[in-house]
Formats: sequence, structure tokens, C-alpha cells
Amino acid sequence: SPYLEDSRTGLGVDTLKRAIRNNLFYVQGKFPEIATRNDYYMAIAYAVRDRLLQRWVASVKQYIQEKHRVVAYLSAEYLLGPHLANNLINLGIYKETEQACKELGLDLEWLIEKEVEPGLGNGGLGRLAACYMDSLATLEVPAIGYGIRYQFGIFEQDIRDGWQVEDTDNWLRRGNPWEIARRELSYDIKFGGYVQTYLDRAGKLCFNWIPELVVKGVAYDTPILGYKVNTANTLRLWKSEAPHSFDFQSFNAGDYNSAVNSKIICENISKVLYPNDEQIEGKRLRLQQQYFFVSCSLQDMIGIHLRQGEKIHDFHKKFVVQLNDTHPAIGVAELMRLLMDVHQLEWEEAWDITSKTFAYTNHTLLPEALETWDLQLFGSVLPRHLQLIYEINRRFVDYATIKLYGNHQKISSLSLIGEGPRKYIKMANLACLGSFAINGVAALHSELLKKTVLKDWYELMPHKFQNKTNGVTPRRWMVLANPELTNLISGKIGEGWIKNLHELKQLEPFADDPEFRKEWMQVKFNKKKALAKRIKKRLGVDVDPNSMFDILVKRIHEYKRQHLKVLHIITLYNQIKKNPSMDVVPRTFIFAGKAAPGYRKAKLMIKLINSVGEIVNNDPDINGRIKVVFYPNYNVTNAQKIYPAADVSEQISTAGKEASGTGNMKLSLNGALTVGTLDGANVEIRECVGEENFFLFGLTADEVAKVKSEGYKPWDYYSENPNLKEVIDQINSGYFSHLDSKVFKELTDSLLYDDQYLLFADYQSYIDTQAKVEEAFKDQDKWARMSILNTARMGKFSSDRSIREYCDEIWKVESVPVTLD
Ligand code: 26Y
Repeated sequence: SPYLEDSRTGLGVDTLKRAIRNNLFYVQGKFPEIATRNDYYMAIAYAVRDRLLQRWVASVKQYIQEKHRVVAYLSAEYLLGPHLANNLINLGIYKETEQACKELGLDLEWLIEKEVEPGLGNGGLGRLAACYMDSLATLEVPAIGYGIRYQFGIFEQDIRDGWQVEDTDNWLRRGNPWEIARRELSYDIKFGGYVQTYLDRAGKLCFNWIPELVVKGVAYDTPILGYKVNTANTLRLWKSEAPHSFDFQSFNAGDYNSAVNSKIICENISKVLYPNDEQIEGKRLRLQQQYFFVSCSLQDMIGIHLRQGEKIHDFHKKFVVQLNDTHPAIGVAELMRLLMDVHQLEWEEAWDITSKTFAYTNHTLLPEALETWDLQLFGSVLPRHLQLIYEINRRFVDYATIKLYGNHQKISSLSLIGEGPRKYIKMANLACLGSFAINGVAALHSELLKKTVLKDWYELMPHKFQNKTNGVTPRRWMVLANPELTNLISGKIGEGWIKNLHELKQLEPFADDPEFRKEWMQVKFNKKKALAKRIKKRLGVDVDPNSMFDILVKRIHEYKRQHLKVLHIITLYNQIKKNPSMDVVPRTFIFAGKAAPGYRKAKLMIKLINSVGEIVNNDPDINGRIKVVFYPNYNVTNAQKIYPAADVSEQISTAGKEASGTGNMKLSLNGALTVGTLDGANVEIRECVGEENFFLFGLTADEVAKVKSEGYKPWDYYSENPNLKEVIDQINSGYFSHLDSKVFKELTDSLLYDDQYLLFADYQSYIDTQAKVEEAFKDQDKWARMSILNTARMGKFSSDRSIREYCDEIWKVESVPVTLD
């Protein structure tokens, strides 16, 4: 072309080359001879960022000019994963950039591997938020994601002597080219102190919160680009800082220490992500984190709304605020405070606006995982909100008393305040009351919510309850993680499926094509080879890519039952030991996942996996036919390498415990066949892929409830099942722990005497099902057919479908195509 493309927006190979060279010089201040790998990574990242900015500015401009309704997604966690490759894919310039790099003598993949991922989440809930941000942008829906810019994300996991060891995640150490600090966009957030009441001149009762501490929240924005559209939405994360004039009295008085101390206290709020999921810990700092980001976000929304010349009374028409679990539920009280104490609205109107603004997604059925805050602690951090919650509750209890004819048990279960040795605030109740919609994350989960943890709410307000089955973005989890499979599929059915996953259905006829089956299995084999290479490099263990890759990767939890998988492995091991010449299908068992640092049994499960691996992998009788691998530091980066290599996806939670699961979707989409219970979204996956392509085992949620109510006795299963007994006795004998019989006692005791998660009840069914898996795998051609049909039928599980449903049925927002000028 005779025209020179703009260096900051052009998408051609030559332009990209020029941009990378320019950035190396003008951003990194380097020339090729002395540039490091990081310099090149930065040079490319900034080239990509320029192209994002063009779309981002256009999106924001259009949203402001045309005053569209906006979704605000409030989440304490965003598990984004690396940006560079994803942005290249969504911009549609992966190939071009690869070529530009090549011509500059660089290997793009090698640079992509360099990126440190922002691990600002624990697991499923945080990753869901990231998939939803991708889909919102792809569907061209005006949206802002609000959260916390943790300086340290989820810890890095290392394994030493079989045990998990945690290291801090200093993800910002080399800088972050994907964010822009908006120094001018900041809000003051109050903490502690007391509330003054006074009558104003009109005789109205007013409240004045005199805080003990004021912290400044500064916005850091990251553009989230949709797939092959111009929409780039904003992820706005708040960093806490000391206000400009922090403690100048102390400073002036020469008390340097106390001045610096208060700076540190302020900065602590966004310092580190709490590494617990499902296990609540009532820590003051965590409550401060929640309030900090929620208050910044709501103040920001009100500011945006008013600056557009709109009235505060119409706030709920401009914004719909989705609460990602109860972590941001304090928003209900905070919006009341802002509307009343700052914007002078009366209670009735403030409540009307508030209860039309929020919608709440629940992510758990474990009653012990429902968030509560000690009332005293709560009042000492948020004294004004405690008053507001009392008043919200007073009005609600009055209403409920009439509706429920004074059914005290129900009313006290619905109350926002729990009574006991100590009073506490029930965040799920605050979320339910303050929201116009409440949803679970899979069909079964949404049904069980209505029958169990939120039963009383359902009976009182059935119209609020909905289901929104989770989904995952095919961009990251197929196009990026598995370009080989992507190409194979697109070669047959075109690329439409990437935006409309239902189109995968068109693959079905190719399951009958022997050539296609061969190519399908070849892609899988190559991905297994690549993973085997990584395993060798990271762990020094040889695994055979011809063996079945049997994969169980997720956070470590008793309810997820990684230890049930271990019981299966030991059972198989014992079978081979007794009959070394038996015909076994070689298998590689791959585990990965982090345990909350304070969760002793979960950490012990990791140790057990590694101890069993040590014995099994080195036993000459086994002769490499089964291998056990624990891949350390499971995160988005590693997940992208693991899913494409899976033959079997293990989804083995106790029925009724896993809200949805999303790893189940990513694995299945990548052609793995599922071994699973009827739990969470497994139920819907099985419905879609067909029961003949799904290895079902175990009790149903109803059966689990029944067995428990009838008095479950794990010991009976143990004493009546010789194989199970042998396995447990073996663990207890120290067979896997250098004859130290105490190491796993806490775990085996909890199984023998309690077994909350019914491992023993499901054991035999699991073993039998695994035998069927083995049989099926022997017929590789049949397996290929099953795998293809399985992927072809996963169309439902795109996060695009989930987000469409949220938009249509909860948020009432519409797409706004963005035009570039
Ligand atoms: C209160 C605090 C300790 C806490 C922190 C994180 C509590 C829970 C969590 C995270 C929960 C979580 O990740 N839940 C998962 O959400 C996924 C997305 O909906 C589901 O697929 C998955 O089943 C559920 O366990």
C-alpha cells in the first residue's frame, strides 16, 4: 500500500514491526543489542495497548454521548490470566504479530510465556468474573467491572517434600503495561469512629459519621476488549493510599513514625488477596477491603451519573449492579448511606432506588460458607452502616411478621442479624433483601438454593429467584489455549463457532469421518506431548503421552474429593501389585490446585497425592504403567496448558456441594470425557453431550441427603468392602509415608468416623465407573468419536450465552456497537 499506516493503530505486519521497534526505543529506552526479553515483551505489550486504547476511547466516548444503561459488575476477585495473547486474539492480529516478531528475530510465544499473570482471585468465582468481562465486551454491552487492585494476588504454590509451600505473588514487580492509573479519579473512604446525630435547620434528623481513619481509593483501569469488535470495556480496580494530607499533625509534630504508620495502614487495605475460598475467616481487614472497593465503586457510579446531567432519583435506570456473591453485599447499606446522608434523599425513596439497583449471584450451597460478620467488629469498622442495617432490618421484620403471621423461627432465619453467644450480620440476607433478582449458577444449584440455604427467602419472595448457568469464554479456553483444535474445527465448519458456540453442533457429522477422527486424536496427542514435556521440565517425571491423561485440577477441598481419586489410584495400584502381568490401560493421573494456607486437611490431601505418587511412580512392579503427578502452582497460565491435554475430566464432588464448576466446561470443550457425579453443571453437561458420552457415578443430591438423614456410617462401608479397607489400612500403616503411620491420620480418621462428603458411600461406584472408562479408552476409534461428539455438543456453555441471559432476564441492557472514527 502506498499509504503508511499509523504506528499506533495500524494492524499490518510492517506497522507492527515499526511500533515494536519504536517502543523498544521510546518506552524501554533500549536498542536491540542490549534489550532483554522483558524489554521486548514490554515493547510488544505497548504496541498492543495503543491499539486497545483506540477502541477503548471510542467506547467510552460513545457511552457518554449516548447515555446508555450500564452494567456494573462488583467482584472482590478477577482471575484474568495473561493479557497479551488474549488481546492479540481479540484484536485479530495474532498471526500478524507473530510474523512481525519473526522478522525482528523474535519468538512471540517465548515472549508470551514471559508474562506474569494477574492472579487477583482464588478460583471459580474470580475466573467467572474474568470470562464475563470478556463476554460483555464481545457482546458489545456497556459494562464496568469494579474490584480491588491487590498488590499481591493469590500466593504462588511450590511443593517441598510433598507439602504445599506458599510464596508471595509479586505480580507488579516488572510493571504492568495493561493498566492506566487514573490519579485524578479517587474517593475518600471512611473507617471506624462514631456517628453524630443532629437536627438540621428544618428539624430533620441527620447523621454525621466522624471516622477514625480516612483512606483514599485511586482508580487503575484496564481495557477489556471484545472479540473482533470495537468494544473495549473498563475493568476499574481500586488501590488504597493515604490521603494527601495524611496525619500531617503527627508529621509536623515530628512524630515521623506515627505518620508513616498511618500511611502503611492505608496502603494495607489493597495489599493482598485473602487466599481462602468457601472457608470464611472474620478478619477486620477483609471487611475493610470489601467496603473500600464497594464504596469507591458506588461513588464512582453516582459521579458518572450526575456528570451526565441526570438526577440522582434515576440512578437505578442508569446502573444495574451485579453482586458477585456476598463479598460486595455491603453495597446495599452503602448506597442507602450515599443516597440519604450525602444526597439527602428520604428513606422510602432511597430504599426504592437501592432495591431496584442490585442483583445477587450466589455461588455456594455450603451453609458454613455463607458470609457473616461479628456485629461488634462490624460496628467498629462501619458504625453508620450498622445503624442502617438495624433500620433496614427493623422495617423488614415488621413486614415479615405480618406476612408470616409471626412465625418466629422463619423470621429469625430471615433476619439480617443472627443471635447467639455473639450477634452477627448475615450478608446473604442483606443481599437477598436488597436485590431485585437472586440467581444460582447452575440449574441444580438454583433449585437447591430454593430448597435449602435460601428456602425462607424463596418462600417469601419467589419472584426474585432465577437460574443463570455459568459459562466460559471460548476465546481464552479454545482459541488461545488450543489453536490446533481451533484450526481443525474451523477448517470444517468455519469460524462462526467462536462467537456462537452452538455452531459446534455442525461438527457432529464429522464424528463419522475416520480421517477427521485421526486428526482429532493427533491434535490431542500433540497437546499431551507438550504437557509431558512441561512435566518433565518442572518435575523431572517421565510421563507417556500414549497413556490416558486423567485430570483433576481445581482448588483443593474436601467437598471436591481429590482424596476419592487417591483411593481409586491406590486400588488400581493394589490390583497391579497382586497381578503384575495384568492388562492395564496405562494412565497418567494429573492433579493440580492450591489449598488455602490455613486449611490443614486440604494441605494434607496434597501431601497424600505426592506420597502416593512417590511410591507408585517408582515401583518396578508398576513399571511406569500408572503415574501420579502433582503439577504445582495451578493458575490460568498452567490451566491453559493442561486442559487441551486431557483425555478424562474428573468432576467428582459430593452431589449437592459444587454450585456449578467451570473447569468441567473448559475440559469438556477441549475434548475430554467427563467422569462425574450429578452435581453442579455436570448435570447439564451430561444432558447436552448425551449420557452415552459421560461417565456417571455416585449418589444423587437427594440420595446424599437421604443417606445422611438416616445416619450415615462410613465404618460399615469400610468393614464390608475389602478393597476399600485395604486402601485405608495401607495409608494408615505408613506404606506411603516411610512407615510413619501418623502422617495421614487426621485424614483417615475424618473418613472413618465422619466422612461428611461420603467418599466411602461413593467409592465402589467410582471404582466400577473407572473400569468402564478404561474399557472405553481401549477402543481409541470409539473414544475419538465420543470426544468429538462431546465437544460438538458443548455449545451451551459459552459465557456469551450466560451473559445474554443476564442481559435479557436480569439487567435489561442492550448491545451498543461501537464505531471507530
Ligand atoms: C468469603 C470468602 C472466604 C470467600 C472467598 C472466595 C468465599 C468464597 C469464595 C469463592 C467461591 C467460589 O469460587 N465459588 C465457585 O464459584 C464458581 C463460579 O460460579 C462455581 O463454578 C463453583 O462451583 C463455586 O465453588
